[in-house]
Amino acid sequence: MAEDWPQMWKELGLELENHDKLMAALGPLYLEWFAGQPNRPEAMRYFDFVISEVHGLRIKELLDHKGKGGAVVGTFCLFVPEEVVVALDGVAVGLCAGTDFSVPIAEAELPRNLCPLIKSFYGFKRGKICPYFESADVVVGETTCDGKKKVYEHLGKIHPVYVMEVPNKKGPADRELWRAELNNFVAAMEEITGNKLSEDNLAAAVKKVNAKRRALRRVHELRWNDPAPISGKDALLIMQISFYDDLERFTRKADEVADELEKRVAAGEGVFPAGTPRLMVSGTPMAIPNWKVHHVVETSGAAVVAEEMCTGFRYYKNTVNEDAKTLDEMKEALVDHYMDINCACFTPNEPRLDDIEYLYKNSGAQGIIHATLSFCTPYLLEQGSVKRFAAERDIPLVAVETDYSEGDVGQLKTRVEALIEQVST
Ligand code: BJ8
Repeated sequence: MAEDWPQMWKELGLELENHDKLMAALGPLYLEWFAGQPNRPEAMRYFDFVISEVHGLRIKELLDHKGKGGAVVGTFCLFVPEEVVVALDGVAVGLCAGTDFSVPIAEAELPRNLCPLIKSFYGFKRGKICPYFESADVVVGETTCDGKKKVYEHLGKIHPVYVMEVPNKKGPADRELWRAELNNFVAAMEEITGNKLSEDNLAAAVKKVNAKRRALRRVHELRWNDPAPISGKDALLIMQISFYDDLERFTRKADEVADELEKRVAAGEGVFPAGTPRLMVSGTPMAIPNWKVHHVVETSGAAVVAEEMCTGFRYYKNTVNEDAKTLDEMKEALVDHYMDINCACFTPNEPRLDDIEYLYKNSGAQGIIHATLSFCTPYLLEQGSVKRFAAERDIPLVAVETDYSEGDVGQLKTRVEALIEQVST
């Protein structure tokens, strides 16, 4: 270790004993689940390095940024307009929320029958085990689902929190509300960063974030080839890392992966043999280090070739219009972009089915896994419409409800294997 990370963690106020236990559990899991994959693209080495330094070098970069007067803004949702944060010289980081490790710490205060993503992030803060949380000047929450909305009240007692109101519908009045919320967010971020939003800095930020979304789309769509040139697990990992790595460096590295994948496709090279059964996953986001469903699929003889989720298509589907000229036009382009995210927190949310259909048809998937985190009411309720949608089209589908524990892996595997058998006959 080149630097004294434990000293850095101590200065951040982390509970070192718990933090060490977390790192000791994650390291071997990563090696077992990722390093052992056959024929991984060479360019994945960068992402292995990022993971090896996930609580080290990247945290140092964030602290250096703060040392120069920059702000770090923590987020948990696609609705937080990262373009505004970037324009104001802030760094937006998606905070850790994908492990069972921090859940018991949250359950000491929160109800047990609550979404694991929410319990995971709250436990990270309550237990002081996430250096990203401790580096964040502010956490930007949103009024998407009831669980998150109410837990931000708890979080606000132990960390600076700013909450954006996300409408539940997509009519003219809802757009109006979101437009006002965007303006309020700009004002709050200007105060936190001490910088002023301008046409120049916003245009530059939109270009940078768009480039990231395009790079992710390239990587993810190259999986539509058979044989798939990259595993679903690695594609998911790249997606997860996109939420906290340095924006421009990440984009370069993701494009390098895409360049390599294009060569593989041209040479007919893949990570699984041609003809391997292909599945897509749709549902709640998979925050790092939640790799369970993908791991189960890809160790059961199939490949994951698309994700209709926020750690997937919902993030990179659209870019923000770069033709807007005035600041007002640019902000309107942001309103358009964010109101086009098809999250189950909206009613109705029919366009999500169009997204599923688009991905299913184009990715060459032969079946769908609808994966929902336990107690996620919005996505559990939309499961019914997704099932109907699939049944009407004779698309094989299994719906699973899961959490971050290892307890249901056997059951998950049985259901995934049954789906693989169905699509293989
Ligand atoms: S835009 S999907 S990231 S709200 S926390 S809704 S799993 S009960 S994360 Fe989400 Fe934004 Fe929508 Fe995407 Fe369910 Fe859990 Fe709520 Fe969750």
